[in-house]
Amino acid sequence: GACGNVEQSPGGETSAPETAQAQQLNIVPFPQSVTPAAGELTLSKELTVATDTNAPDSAAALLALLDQLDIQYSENDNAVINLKLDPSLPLGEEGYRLNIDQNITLTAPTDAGLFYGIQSLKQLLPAAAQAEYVLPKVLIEDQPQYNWRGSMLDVARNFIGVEYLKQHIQRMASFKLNKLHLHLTDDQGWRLEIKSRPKLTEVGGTTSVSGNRGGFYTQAQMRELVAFAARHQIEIIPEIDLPGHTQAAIAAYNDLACDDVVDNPPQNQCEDVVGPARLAPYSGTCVGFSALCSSKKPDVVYTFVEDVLREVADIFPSEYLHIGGDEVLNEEADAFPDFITKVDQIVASLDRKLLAWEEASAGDIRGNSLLQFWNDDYDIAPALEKGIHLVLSPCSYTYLDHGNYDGQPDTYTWCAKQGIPLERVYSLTPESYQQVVGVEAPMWSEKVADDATADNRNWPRLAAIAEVSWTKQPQRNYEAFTQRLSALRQHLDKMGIEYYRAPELSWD
Ligand code: TNX
Repeated sequence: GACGNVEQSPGGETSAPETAQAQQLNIVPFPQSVTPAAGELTLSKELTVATDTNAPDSAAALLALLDQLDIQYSENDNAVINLKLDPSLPLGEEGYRLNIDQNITLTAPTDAGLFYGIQSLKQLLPAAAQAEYVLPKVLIEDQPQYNWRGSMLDVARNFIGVEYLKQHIQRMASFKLNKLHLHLTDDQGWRLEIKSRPKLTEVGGTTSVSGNRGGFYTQAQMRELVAFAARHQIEIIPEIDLPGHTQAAIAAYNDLACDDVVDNPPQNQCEDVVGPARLAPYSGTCVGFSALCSSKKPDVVYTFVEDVLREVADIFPSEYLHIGGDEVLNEEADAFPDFITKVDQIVASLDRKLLAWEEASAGDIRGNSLLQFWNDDYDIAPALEKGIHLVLSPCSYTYLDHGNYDGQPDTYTWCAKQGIPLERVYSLTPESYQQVVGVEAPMWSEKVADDATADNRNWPRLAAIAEVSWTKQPQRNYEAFTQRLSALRQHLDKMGIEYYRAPELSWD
């Protein structure tokens, strides 16, 4: 049939699944190995569970799932559903083994692995309560191909509230995505409270593109969000975009700009930011006009950067700090490489590794840095020679501010004239790049002014990003993916996702 995902048995002949259900396991991203067995397991609405006290996040996820399905449970050692840490399983940091037989045995080396096993189990069950639940007997052994499976939200151009971020984290987790990159600052807004520089949010927190949603997060809100995300096995990667994309900071602290900035000749690209506008809040959509004046005011600028990044590092425990580094197209362009080199040293002094957009390869950055590759034709080879690894965000596959279809209103087309349909996202082959840690899909928000639009741009395309970054190539098949994802519609509805109804998913 159309389901090409069931593994061949070692003998070479196709293993014969007993039921249609066993053949079509509607799991996204598809697991590495699926071995169907004969028969089914029926779960009643009252059962026993055994969780592992050393794995609290997966235990919480299981109990939430049972609650959602109206299943009563009691703890028992020899239970119907067993979760157990087993450090000896060779499944990496995020893998799991889910055996559905006379009962359900889920084992994994880590809490994260068990958590992902629960996500798979959840997709095998209906989204809403029923009288009983019938599962196919199957052995699933699974682990991701890449450990960077990311979504980026641009909360700077248009603010996105904490409630949406929490929903987004839950939705990401259900598709085993594990990095949430927050683009916290840009020309049109500064969204993170910085206690040593209060005007950043007093001034920069109020603005946005076209006067749409403004706002900012307090440090307390972000600390809580970091903990919430961690319970969903998601790391939040904060980005402070430097030295360009900084008009919101410059409008708050004019001293960060070069003293002669208002006298500089008009930027031929950004006619709406000339003269006094170069020190004022900005709500247009031009890029590349702003920069901190590191060439002439190193003391002011590096003290600012250090103060900001120290507070950021204190809030976000992530291994990497994203320092932006994209699109400095103004008079500070010559100072850019040296700026990046110095900021990497600041990041090192905070005991963190550097992550930046690909242009930061111009600086002398440490070999353990990551670069986010976004222009399909950027010459990244010199960075690779230094040992640097890549987060893949090639714009013609992953830029979710581009349309779901050709001509979709309120979308960009600069990187892909016909938009980026689901199939195009799915066709990204990370295996064809070198030194890759994974994939991330940015949703820039110049044209995304509300939650419903954010949902429409992110979903279902983030499900394709999840499968491209989790599932190995021989297991990936677009036709099978669309069938599995189609079948998960109620699960997306249950999460309240206002997804784009991609025609190939028959969700009309
Ligand atoms: C390029 S990609 C940008 C963003 C814009 C985006 C719009 C990158 C590093 N910079 O500033 O929002 O295009 O698609």
